[in-house]
Amino acid sequence: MKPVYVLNGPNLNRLGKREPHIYGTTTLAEIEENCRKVVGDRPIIFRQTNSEETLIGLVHEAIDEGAGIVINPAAFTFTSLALLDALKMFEGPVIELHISNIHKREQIYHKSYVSMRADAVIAGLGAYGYEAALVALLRLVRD
Ligand code: CA2
Repeated sequence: MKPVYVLNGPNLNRLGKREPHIYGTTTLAEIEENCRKVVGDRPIIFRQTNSEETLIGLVHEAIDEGAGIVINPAAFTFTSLALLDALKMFEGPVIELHISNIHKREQIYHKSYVSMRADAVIAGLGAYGYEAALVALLRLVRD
């Protein structure tokens, strides 16, 4: 069974420690634990990186080995055509995930490049968004 990939971009390793009014108090380690419970027997690769190069490398790995991708690209959402190009090479389902509702925030957070490839976008459900995204992804990879 191919793994699902859960990829996290810059600064998300600091979750739970800063700006709890926007991002909540759940840490990324706790989110990973919850994601592992959701997928059951399906293998899961859960990663966070502050580097655009590494994030793109992980998408390439998913292109070769992954069944589906949940990605919270953080700030690269709004800046990285290279990330968009890499995601376009992936043939399985891609779900873009944001903890906060980016559309409720300042205008700089409104235009997502990644949305031009994503099959679905989840934003504003807090840390639970990861679980919701994985439930949906598992359904998409089974179909
Ligand atoms: O809501 C999300 O998940 C975001 O992708 C988070 C990004 C932000 O640039 C997007 O607009 C929305 C920023 C992540 C910053 O990480 C922090 C982690 C802990 C505390 C504060 C910021």
